[in-house]
Amino acid sequence: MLSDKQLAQYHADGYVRLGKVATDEEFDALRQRTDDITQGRVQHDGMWFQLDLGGAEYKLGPGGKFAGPSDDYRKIEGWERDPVYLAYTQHPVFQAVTRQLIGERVSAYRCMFMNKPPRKGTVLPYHQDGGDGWGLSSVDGADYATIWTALDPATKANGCVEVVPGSHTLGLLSKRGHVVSEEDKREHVENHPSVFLELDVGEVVVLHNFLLHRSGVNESDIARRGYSVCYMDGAIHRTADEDRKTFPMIFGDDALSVLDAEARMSA
Ligand SMILES: O=C(O)CCC(=O)C(=O)O
Repeated sequence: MLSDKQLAQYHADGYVRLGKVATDEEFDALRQRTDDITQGRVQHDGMWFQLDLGGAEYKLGPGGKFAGPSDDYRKIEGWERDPVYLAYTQHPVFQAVTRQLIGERVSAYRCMFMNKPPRKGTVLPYHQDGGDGWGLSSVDGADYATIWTALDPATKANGCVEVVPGSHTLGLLSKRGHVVSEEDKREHVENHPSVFLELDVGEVVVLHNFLLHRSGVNESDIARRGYSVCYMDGAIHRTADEDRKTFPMIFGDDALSVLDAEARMSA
């Protein structure tokens, strides 16, 4: 769990480094499974794939089903369906941290892979995670936390995440779009020192959802893959759903089970 010092940093800066939480063996299995999924050797119903279009313009392709073996997926969601990834998502360290920051019953808004392929990678402009686009029953930001793990070394050259420390205290700047407006950028980004979250393979960082963050294109020959889970209070539901559907449960009595996920794979 977070020490008092780490907790103070999270509250002051909106992010805190956790270091590595998985053993080398666990991490190799995670990277192997990443390749198995991007290359189509392992498939799970309901995962969502989006190919990278590349470029310094924020232009995204359509998302949908698996589109064939590729190292060029930009974003893939639904990793909680995979037993290796679910086990990592339910790591005891993440349980302790989310218990501190959120509570006992914790769901995941999304379990997501984000990639900047070598010499490609679409720019992701400054944004906050939340707002009407997320369509959630709670938007106060206190009951969310994103945990981001580097699957490759994340560096300034290959498009690591860049943040404006302390910007989470601004709250949600716009309830509408999640990309920060030009006006807010002038006021809250320009002339505010940013930090590039360079991470070694396996290193983990916890981000407050309202922290202003972005990532650039990949100007190197090394892929920049990351695994990002937005943990939140298990009671949060989609506002659009009449039946108040909640999200996949990660921690708590009704949490997803790795054994069930394994059984589904061998069925
Ligand atoms: O991985 C990235 O480049 C951005 C990730 C992000 O915005 C997130 O995890 O919320």
